[in-house]
Amino acid sequence: MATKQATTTVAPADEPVFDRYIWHEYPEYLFSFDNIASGIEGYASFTEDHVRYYRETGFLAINDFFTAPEIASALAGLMDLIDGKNPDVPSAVVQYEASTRDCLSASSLEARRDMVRKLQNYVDHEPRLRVIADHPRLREVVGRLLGTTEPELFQDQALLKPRGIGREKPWHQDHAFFNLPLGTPIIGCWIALDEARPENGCMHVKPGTHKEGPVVHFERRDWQICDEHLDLTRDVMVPLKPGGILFFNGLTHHGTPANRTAERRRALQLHYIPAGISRTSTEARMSIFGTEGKDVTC
Ligand SMILES: O=C(O)CCC(=O)C(=O)O
Repeated sequence: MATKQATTTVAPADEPVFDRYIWHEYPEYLFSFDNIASGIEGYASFTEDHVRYYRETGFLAINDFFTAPEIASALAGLMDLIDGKNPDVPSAVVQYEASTRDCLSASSLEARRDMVRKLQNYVDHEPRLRVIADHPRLREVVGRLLGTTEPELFQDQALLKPRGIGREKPWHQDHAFFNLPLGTPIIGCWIALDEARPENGCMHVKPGTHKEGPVVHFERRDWQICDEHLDLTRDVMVPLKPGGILFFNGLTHHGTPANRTAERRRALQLHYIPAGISRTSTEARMSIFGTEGKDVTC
């Protein structure tokens, strides 16, 4: 069974790691392009009203949260990781789109940058990315939205959805990938490094779904909510300029369409939980999010 925590395998330093899912076409109607959520203007305008909004809707976007130099520095750090500038970084940190399996090794360093799907567990290897995860502004807002004075970084990823070949990320709940007790407050922070637009695969969320509990996930085009179980009427897009951030609850249904454009759509995704939460097992997680013993079909 697929799990986010097991999507990469440890490989020797010289062996690239590929996404376990290949590009699949999917019905276009699974994503609606009718409704747009606009973010609030900057950290300075964040108030308790926005905390209430987040609790009610399960998401909140803030524009211009990071400065252009902060974003440029994070991108430079990411590119150095992809280029293999630090030989001590395990190859499993960088994961390529499955469709590049046959052409990656013959590609130039520059071309390879546009074949990466994901990076993960990079903060301990790249200080320019650690700076983002530890940013006081970020930690303050995360703490207020989570309702804790001590947020703990649970997972760090970069999601690059490469131009032309970046596959869809089907609708899902992030908690379905995390071995954490149900009820754990989880917050995802999705930070745009390029402009994320409807056309190149910006985030889509379904407001209020975080209040409806966990839903069963199926292994289909990914570890995902069944297409037939989706409420197609509640989709809201969250386009962001570079430096904008989307905060979303670990139970909020969300996903992104494929990037069929010639534009990059690179983002960082960081998850935080209150410090001191113990981990559960994959079995415990699957008893909630998996299908076994439940009368469900897809
Ligand atoms: O950046 C994206 O395409 C969204 C990915 C996502 O939702 C996830 O990996 O949990």
